[in-house]
Formats: sequence, structure tokens, C-alpha cells
Amino acid sequence: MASLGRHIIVEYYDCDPQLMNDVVHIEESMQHAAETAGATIINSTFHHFSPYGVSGVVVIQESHLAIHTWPEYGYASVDLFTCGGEVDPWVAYRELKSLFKAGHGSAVELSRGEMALLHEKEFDVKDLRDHKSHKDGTPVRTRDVWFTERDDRIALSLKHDGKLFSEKSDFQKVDVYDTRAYGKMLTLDGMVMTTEKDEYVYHEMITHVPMLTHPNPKRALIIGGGDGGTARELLRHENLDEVVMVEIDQVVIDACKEHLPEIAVALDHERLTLLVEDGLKYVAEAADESFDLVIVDSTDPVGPAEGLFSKTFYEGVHRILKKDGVMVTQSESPRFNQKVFKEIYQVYGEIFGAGQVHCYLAYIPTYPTGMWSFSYSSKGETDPIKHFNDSASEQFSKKHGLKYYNEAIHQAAFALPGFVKEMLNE
Ligand code: SPD
Repeated sequence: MASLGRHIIVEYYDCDPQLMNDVVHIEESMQHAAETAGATIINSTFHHFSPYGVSGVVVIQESHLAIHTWPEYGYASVDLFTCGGEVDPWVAYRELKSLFKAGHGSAVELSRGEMALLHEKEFDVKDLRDHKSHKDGTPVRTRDVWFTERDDRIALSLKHDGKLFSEKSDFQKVDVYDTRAYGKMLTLDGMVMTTEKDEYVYHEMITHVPMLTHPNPKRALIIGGGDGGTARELLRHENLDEVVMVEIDQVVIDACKEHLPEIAVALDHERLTLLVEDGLKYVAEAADESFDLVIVDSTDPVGPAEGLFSKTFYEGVHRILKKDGVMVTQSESPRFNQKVFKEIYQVYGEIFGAGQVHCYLAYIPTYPTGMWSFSYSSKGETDPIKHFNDSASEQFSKKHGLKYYNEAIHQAAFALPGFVKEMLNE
């Protein structure tokens, strides 16, 4: 060993300017580069400057990786410092070059701490070590940055203490974060799907509204819903003989069973038939008039869920519903996803008939804008207000100690603000 450490001073030019301003992408890239190079991450902290630019550092057991970006020049200045010989900083250099889509990069390597110039000193190790970290052993990986779900218009940030799970499945990036305000949180491709502290709003509203309206539901189908919250709520209804759930991604199921067990609690229930396959294909092949209720508990209309927002898919759902069957879908935020919102209600109207489709709302703080919508479409006569069983609803919500849904919310949820009505009537 000729020196203590290797320090590569890096310049990346002609990088993608958007990426150079994306603090989440930059942090994840730096962490990925560190891990790929064989380093052990201790901690990382990143800052997004106003109006633009990112600085951050990943502290690794073998030294650090640091970055400063100038998005307006598509430029990043990076330090890759490793010691110990096991970690190759050039691996990190190549990874980052590709992740930042850099046109070109240059780097110089310096040897840090030339052995020829170093002389060991006498000192008492015990006196210099912090007592607590010594006792605790391996350092815990903590992060003090924010998870941010963003598009080019708005962003929601949640502070977290690190990722408990992170895997790229065949379909999407599956992460579980330990957030400070909302407990454990599942994200798919960087979008919040569910959190321990507000999941009940979504899951109670997507299930109990149709279940306490339909006169006699026996067989229900969930498309998606891999976290298990929708299945858990449906299975509270003892009159349901069978719930079939079709989730495309086994990784989501496994991650939720391990890290979100209170949401995934019913995934092994005896009345649940859980199929890991493509919901589009399942609906296309299912028998006519075979379900009383179909719930589409999808992600947003990007990635693997895109097909679940297509007319062909909804026509299939209509076909497999019994004569008085009901379809309920999560229908995005009328405030945030206006285009998709209008389009899907247009399509539901064409398939089920305009008077058969109803929109209802719920307050979900961790989804973009907090205002979220659900659609209720009836193949037959069951109207969610006229045929809603007030006293059954009251009894049910009390018996199960529901935290959001109750008989008053059931009715109030269908009262729409003017701007939402306008969008639906356009
Ligand atoms: N933007 C978030 C939309 C998420 C809808 N699905 C959530 C799955 C919860 N079971």
C-alpha cells in the first residue's frame, strides 16, 4: 500500500440539466455508485439549493463521495475518495457518468497520505473513541434527507430515517421508507402508494362505499392492491364468499408482508385467492358476469398500471360484472391529474352510461394535493346514495372501529366542489 487513500477528482460535462437538479436522482445515483464500487454506506445528506443546484455527500466506511452540481451548465464536480484497497473509485466514476448522462467526463487520481511520508504516532485509542459508537458496534446507516415525490409542477416531501427495503422488480422500483410523520411508507417508482398512518382513508373508502351499497355482494375482484389494504377491508365483510386479488408484482407483496404487516395482514386469508399475474390478462380471460364487485386499486397511469386506464380494460370489467355489479376505481386527483381524471370519467360514462357513474372524494394527505377521487360505476340500478344502507353502514363502521368511513362520510363524499363538477360535465 503506497498511500492511505485514492482520491479521484472528477468533472462531468454536458450532463442532463434536469438530472443535475434532481436531488433524489443525484442522491440515489451517488449511493448506487458507492454500493456498486463495493463501499459500505454509513450516512448521506443532500441539499437542493434554491432556485437550482444540488450538493451532497455520501459517507462511506471507506471515506466519502461528494458532489456539487450546476444544472444551468449541465456540470457536476465530484470527489470520490476511498481507502483500504477494497473499493475501486473508478467503478463509481463510470456509474455516475452514465447515471448523469454526461457527454464527457474527466478525472485525475491523487494518492492521499503517502506512506513514505507518514510516521506512526503513539496515542491511546480508547481515549479517542466515542463511547457510544464503540459500544454499539457497526454504525447504523441513517439519512437525514427528504423523500420527494415530484413532477415538474409540484412536490411532496417527507422526512425519513432511511429505506427499509429497496428492489428493482421486473416491473418497477419498490421501496419502503421509514418516514417520521407517516410511519412506514411504500413507494413504487418514486410515487407514494401507502403509508402506515393514512392508509385507512384510501382502503376504507375504496371498499366500504360499494360494499354498503350493493344489495348482496358475494364475489369480489381486486386488480392490483399488492399491499393488501383493500383485501383486508373487503374481508371484514362476512357476506363475501370469495375475494380474488390479481397483483402483477410479487416483490410488492413480499415487501409489504415484511415491512407493512398491518396493511398486508389479510394476504393469507382463507377467503382470498391471491394470483400473481397481469390484471389486464386476468380480466380479458375471466368469464362473463362472474363478479359482483371489481375494485381497481392501481398505481398511477404510468409504468405497469398504464393499461389499467384503457377503454379496453374497462370494457372487460363491465363484461365480467354481474347484472347489478359495481366497479370502483381510484381515479386520481381532480386537482392534480386533471387530464387523466376527465378522460377516465368520459370513458366510464361511455361504457356504463353517464347516469351510472359517480365520483367521490377523500382526503389523503400523502397523495399529490391531498384531494383524491374514486369512481363508482354501476352496471345495474345500485345507486351509491339512493341504495345506501344508512343503518348497516353505521353499525359496520362502529363494529370494526373504522377510522375514516362512516355513514355520514359515505354520503358526504359524493358532494363535489364546483370545479370537479365542471370537469365531469365538460
Ligand atoms: N398517487 C397515488 C395513487 C395510488 C393509488 N393506489 C394506492 C394503492 C394502495 N393500496
